[in-house]
Amino acid sequence: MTQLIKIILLILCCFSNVVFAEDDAALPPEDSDPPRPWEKDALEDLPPGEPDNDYTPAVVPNGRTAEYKIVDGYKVFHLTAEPIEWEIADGLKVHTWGYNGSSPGPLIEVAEGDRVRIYVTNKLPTPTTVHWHGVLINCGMDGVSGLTQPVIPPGQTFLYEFIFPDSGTFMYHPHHQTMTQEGMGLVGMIIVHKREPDPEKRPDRDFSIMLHEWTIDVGTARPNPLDMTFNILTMNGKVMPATEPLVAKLGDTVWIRYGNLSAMDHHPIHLHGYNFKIIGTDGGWASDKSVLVPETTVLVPVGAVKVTEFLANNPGDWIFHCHMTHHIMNQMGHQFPNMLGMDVGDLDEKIRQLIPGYKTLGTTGMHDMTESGMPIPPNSIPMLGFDGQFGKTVLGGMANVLRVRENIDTYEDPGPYKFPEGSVAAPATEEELERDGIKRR
Ligand SMILES: [Cu+2]
Repeated sequence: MTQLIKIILLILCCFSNVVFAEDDAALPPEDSDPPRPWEKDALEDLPPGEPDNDYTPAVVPNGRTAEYKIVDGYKVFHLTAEPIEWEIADGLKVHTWGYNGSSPGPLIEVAEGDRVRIYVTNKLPTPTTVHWHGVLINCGMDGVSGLTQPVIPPGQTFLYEFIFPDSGTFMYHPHHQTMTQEGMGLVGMIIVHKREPDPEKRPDRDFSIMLHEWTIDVGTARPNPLDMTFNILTMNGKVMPATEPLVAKLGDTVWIRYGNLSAMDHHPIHLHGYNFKIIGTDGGWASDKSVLVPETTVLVPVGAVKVTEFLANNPGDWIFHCHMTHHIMNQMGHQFPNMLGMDVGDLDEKIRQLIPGYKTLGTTGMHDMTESGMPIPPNSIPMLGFDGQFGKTVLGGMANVLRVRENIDTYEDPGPYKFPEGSVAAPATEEELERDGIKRR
């Protein structure tokens, strides 16, 4: 009899613990002062936010948004950390790690006040966790191995359950062996939209871009997180020319949200043709946009998000890129002798007798390397550059193009900009030189 009572008590205890645990995750303690960040949303119990009705979904160039289902008022997501094959550009595939088949992982897109259950399955050969960078949640969901939770062993699935209390832009990444796991590509963006029923008050175009950096030695397929030379600099896991252009209509209000989970480098991203305002970070939003200083370059520090806003009032093909010049090159070698300005005379001809097709490179900069025709190791993209309507360039890496167009019906890539006649820089004519008193040297 005593045994039976013990068993019944044990079952009751287990049951009440489960119920208590669920309540505890959703509700703050009574009389919490100051209120917990998620208290208002926990008490309000909003229905799950709906795309289009509550917010305009963001656009992820070269990427995608995470799928979810709704169960008992919760948005249920499933992330799988796993080995992947990832194409950084045509000619370079890497064997690395990602979430749900990609690096960065899919954008987690929700509305403020949404309750989520995020299942994380670990298919890596090593333990992991997931940290929800910038999201104000209770400490037990913070994803720091050892400090706030045990690791997720290979083969296991953990559940993270919390409320997204504030609209904003955040990120997710492992907080276990972070240097290795982020370096291998386990990174992702989170957008929590404000619930705004009036589409007029939302941005017309809302882009999400994750900045990242890798060391991938020429001819190899495995990123090396231990190395800090970083010869591959990506936007949403791609280098220019593989980055998918951003398209906006003339008159659109455009947001570009940049997150940076590079290992070591802050990236100053410069947009041509526009000035913009930095209206938000992973900490929140500017309370009064009118007092913000207009910028043309936004510095996105490691472990931070910057949200930029501008009015698309200047049609054209506008490049935006990291302004660290080594970050807009693809797989540039760093151990070459400096050949700039060197006159090699008939050296090439002599060496060609020994090595057919030989050409000394680098005497005039890097451009000649794009057209040298010299064989390169398989699976490598040294000097792969952008091929535009006016020619080939060495511009690659952390760069992309914003295409702003008049009279477009869709946001499909409209192709290269058709410049109005006479509006492109061109060789000066004799009449022009004479008109302005310029002497040819
Ligand atoms: Cu950079």
